[in-house]
Amino acid sequence: SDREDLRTDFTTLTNDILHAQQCSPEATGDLTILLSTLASSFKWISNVVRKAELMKVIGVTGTTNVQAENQQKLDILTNQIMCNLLRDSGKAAVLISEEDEEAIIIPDAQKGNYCVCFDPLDGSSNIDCGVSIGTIFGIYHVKDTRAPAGIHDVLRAGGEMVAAGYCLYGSSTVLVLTFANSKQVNGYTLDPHIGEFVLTHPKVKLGKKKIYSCNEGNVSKFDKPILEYLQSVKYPPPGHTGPFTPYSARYVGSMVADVHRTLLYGGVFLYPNGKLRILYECFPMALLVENAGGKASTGRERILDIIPDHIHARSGIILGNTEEVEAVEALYKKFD
Ligand code: AHM
Ligand code: MG
Repeated sequence: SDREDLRTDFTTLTNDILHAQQCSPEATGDLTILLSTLASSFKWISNVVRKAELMKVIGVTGTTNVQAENQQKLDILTNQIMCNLLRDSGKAAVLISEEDEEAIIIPDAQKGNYCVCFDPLDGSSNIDCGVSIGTIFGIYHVKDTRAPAGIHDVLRAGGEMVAAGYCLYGSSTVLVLTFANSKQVNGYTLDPHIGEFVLTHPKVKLGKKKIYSCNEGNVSKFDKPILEYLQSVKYPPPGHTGPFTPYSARYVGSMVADVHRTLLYGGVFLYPNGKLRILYECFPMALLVENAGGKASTGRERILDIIPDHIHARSGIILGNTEEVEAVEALYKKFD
């Protein structure tokens, strides 16, 4: 039928992860359940994010519980949603959240084989003004299923993750997911009426637009190579004749939104001076960008090769189109 409302040939996230499970003979179904649990938590968070402003004014009909919860800050509430659902899934062993100083080690009765590192609501400076925010996550399999789980299961190179992604709460809610071994990035848009994430961005490859994205207010703290790179995207090289088109500047200040735009449109995102956290900000985004055909680097080394020495360790990050990231790396070599 050419009537859009009668189409039934769409793919959902549920279809896709069940299919991935069927295609890998050694799969136990545990990762499928873990990912469904994450998808449920994103639906819940999306709903809370979209109602947050209204709840302050008109309240919410029904339970007093929601009212009480609303008095909490959104990042604390969303952290509780994720921790509770992941613990109860029975598939998690270790949870690392930006909101919790210590790792959460799941007790034996509910212990599974996966470790989830997440930032429940990233882009905190944008929460109160209605600008896009998101959830970021990276997943490891425990090193040894018979041994007690601990932070040693996540203090590993990002290249050892099994899957990673983010959920963007923007003009629509979009979940972008990649499996380490698939070299494929897929994006699913939440249809709030049917409550499903529907495949809308199959096999994402980085766009080719010339965009640079960084908090330029921090230039006084940037390394020389970054300064020279920023100069090169705005001004023609010395001696250049003929036309020169400077790059466009775009910076939301929510990593999820800035990376999402970089994936779809292309360009480069830079947060050079080590604010962003490795486990639940840099690693997941690095895996997504690599699997979409780009690169993610500190300027001196591949992000996914870092071995964090602390669960909240930070790194500088430059990610996006390969030629842009390599241009920055070349400048680091020149100045080192
Ligand atoms: P948060 O975890 O406190 O929200 O901080 C992380 C955010 C990222 O989403 C974003 O890329 C960066 O911080 C923006 O920082 P700045 O406001 O310094 O530009
Ligand atoms: Mg964050």
